[in-house]
Amino acid sequence: MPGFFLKKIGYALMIAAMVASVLAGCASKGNNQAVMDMSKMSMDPIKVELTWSPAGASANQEIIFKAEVTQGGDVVDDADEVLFEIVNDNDSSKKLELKGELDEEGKYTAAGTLEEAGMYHVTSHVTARTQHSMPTKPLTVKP
Ligand SMILES: [Cu+2]
Repeated sequence: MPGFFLKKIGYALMIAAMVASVLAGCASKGNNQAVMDMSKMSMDPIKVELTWSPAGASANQEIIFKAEVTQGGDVVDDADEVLFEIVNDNDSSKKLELKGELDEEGKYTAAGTLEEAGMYHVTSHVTARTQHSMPTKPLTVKP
């Protein structure tokens, strides 16, 4: 039936639009993978635990940013992309973009150094299991 066929197309377009809007909401410039792997489709939302060390960072000190990604309590070690974005609160041109790499513990980490003291916001953009999560936390860098 043509009506059924059109419904299917409408549904596919709706999903495509949803994926596009999720990707557009992200500042990431990497190769966004919009291909959907149905075997990894799950209704459970991905959870991203964003941390860094040392917690009280100073200027010109190396900071290790970490994102622990889980879904339904299980570690997600096949994320398509993890990107840490650290932006100065007063001057958004002062920013770092770091690609997270998977470590032995199943966490995504990246090392970076901020040259100037001040208030920053750290966002971890995580694309995994057809979902996107981007928690943000404030970071104060001491002189
Ligand atoms: Cu994002």
